[in-house]
Amino acid sequence: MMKRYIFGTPILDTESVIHKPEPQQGDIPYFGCEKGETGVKFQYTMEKDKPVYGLGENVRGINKRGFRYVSFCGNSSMHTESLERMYCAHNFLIVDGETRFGVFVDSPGRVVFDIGFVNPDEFIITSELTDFEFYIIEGNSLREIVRSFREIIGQSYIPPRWAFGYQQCRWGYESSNEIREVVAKMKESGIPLDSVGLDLEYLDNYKDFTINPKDYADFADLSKELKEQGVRLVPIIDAGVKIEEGYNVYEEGVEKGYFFKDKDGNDFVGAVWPGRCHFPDFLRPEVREWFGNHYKYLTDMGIEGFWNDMNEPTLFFTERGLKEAMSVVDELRDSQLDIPRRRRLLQAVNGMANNLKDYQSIYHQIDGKMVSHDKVHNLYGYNMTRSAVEAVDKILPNHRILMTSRSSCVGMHRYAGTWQGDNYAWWSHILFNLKLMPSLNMCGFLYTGADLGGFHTDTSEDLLIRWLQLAVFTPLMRNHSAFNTRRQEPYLFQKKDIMRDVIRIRYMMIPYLYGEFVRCALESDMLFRPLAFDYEGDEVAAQIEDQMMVGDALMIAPVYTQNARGRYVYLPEDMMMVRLSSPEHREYVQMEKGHHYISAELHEMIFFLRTEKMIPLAEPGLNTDSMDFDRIELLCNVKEQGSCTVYVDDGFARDYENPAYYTTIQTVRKDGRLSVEQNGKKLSLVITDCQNQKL
Ligand code: MIG
Repeated sequence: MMKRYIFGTPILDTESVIHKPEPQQGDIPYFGCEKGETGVKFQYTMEKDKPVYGLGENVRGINKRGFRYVSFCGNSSMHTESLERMYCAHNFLIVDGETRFGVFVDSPGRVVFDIGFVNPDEFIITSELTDFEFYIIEGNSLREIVRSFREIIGQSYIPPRWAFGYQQCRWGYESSNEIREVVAKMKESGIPLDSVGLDLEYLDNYKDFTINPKDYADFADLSKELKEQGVRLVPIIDAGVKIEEGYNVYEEGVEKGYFFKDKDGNDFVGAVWPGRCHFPDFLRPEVREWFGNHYKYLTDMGIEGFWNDMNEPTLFFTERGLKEAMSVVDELRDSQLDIPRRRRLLQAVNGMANNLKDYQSIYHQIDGKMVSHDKVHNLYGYNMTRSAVEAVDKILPNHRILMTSRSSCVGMHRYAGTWQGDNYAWWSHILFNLKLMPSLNMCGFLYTGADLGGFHTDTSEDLLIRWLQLAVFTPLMRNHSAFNTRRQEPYLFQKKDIMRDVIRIRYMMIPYLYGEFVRCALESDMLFRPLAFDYEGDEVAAQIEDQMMVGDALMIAPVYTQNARGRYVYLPEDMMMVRLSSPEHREYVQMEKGHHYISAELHEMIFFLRTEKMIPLAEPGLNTDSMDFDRIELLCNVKEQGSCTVYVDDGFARDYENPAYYTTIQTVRKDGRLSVEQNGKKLSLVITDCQNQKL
């Protein structure tokens, strides 16, 4: 079922896979394989029209066929279809067809996946490194292949329950008083809120593990005060460490030799937000321990969540690039800037950032050897985040924390979630957000979501509302935007009541989402599944990329088109449509398998409950701390009988399998009425029988 092949002698164990089967000898099944000077090439002829799924965070659709994708963690601030790569390297795919198998390229270097791009039927994988591991995963269904893969890469990160609450963030909250104001206005408007993200402003001149002494001087008080109101602060941490005499992190790192080096063995210099920086060599365990322990500075002030940014790592410029660009500038200064010269100028300046030449000139110390960064590039963000989690888990042993990272590769899913980077206030990015969910889930990244409302460019009210309606279901539900855009806190809009009700719907759904999340993590399942994964053999379902199964009981079909007042939906089986404009205003319509046009005004959202399924709901509060998760409304679409499991822990516990957290509920229809039996932890239950609701 699972075959592992080792090519050459890998530089290191990526620790993407932690339960490794014995390696195989001999030829790889399915693929032709060619070893060359510039890497190893695998070739497979795909069956006509059959889909290929996977690649985690990358561009385009759920079915990846028809394009070329690259795994080399990048930082492009414009997510277009042509991009080829994003911030992550998630090298797992499933090739579907009569012959069906999964493939995972366990390489820390650059890998290219040409999936019917150059030649429509050819699937060609090129690994730039000749030393790496390669897996073939077989199974009877798409879901089984995913499960087998997930079992070898280990259990997905589970955040605390409060991380399922709504998060407000913005690059540009200038002071602690501005944070207080945001929290107060959310409360005044009755909009639930569990956390506020802190971007670069809280730092003293962009230095990690410092506090802006002027505008955030009362940081510790702020943190305490807000937590008493059920709101947690989530500060950002960047990968680059500012070069500055007297700055403890810089001085320790230099003294201990913990930063990655240039070819001469000097600490490598690259610029990010603070200007010139050094970068921790996160591939070394002692460096991870050292950097991770610095998070204590913030946990000591009550912080329980972080987001790790710029860890591809992003390099704005290096001395080399700067010199080169400046010399081009000098050379062209007085010239007639005709098109070729203008192009050279722009290339020299724009090419300063994230330049391959620079990545090739960085050296890591691995088992006493110097290894150039480009060969292990994809492991950097992963190990930065691992550094944080390993340390914080020791500092706060009884606490799950919120941790997300922008860059990652497979393996980091055990430590943290991801946010999907710098998107735009574009309708197409709502759909892209949806499409990323199942691909990321395949690779173990369950806790993920996009910047709601769009990071770049001005959002609009209707776009934010529709995006929030999708995000009711994404585990990470965070509104975030860049400093130079229109503010997008929900209370600023005319239709803030709609936004409030959408967010309240999310809070109502938390028992279902959180319970299903924990189940999917423990059972190596996907929370978000394309219809093809549940309705194999249904040719229509196989084509659909804008509807999704969420957990065991639901299908979602978000509206993501400007001015739309509804949408077409395909039902792969009979389902109950739930149309709601608030937790209290719901409508249930029994619908048959097939195609339907379903109206959904801006203030309405829809989801579908499968037949013989039930979902647990809670009464929404202003934050998760203040909610009673032992009081459950069970929304039942049961004709004869159904069963479900409700998971209720304290929101922090790590003993997920403890029976004390589980209630199994059986419902049976007798004489038209539902009878209910609970086993396990006793919950106070209210039954909503949507089969018997009068419209
Ligand atoms: O170069 O910290 O993706 O969420 O607001 C931009 C500023 C750096 C990128 C992150 C974004 C964050 C921003 N950061």
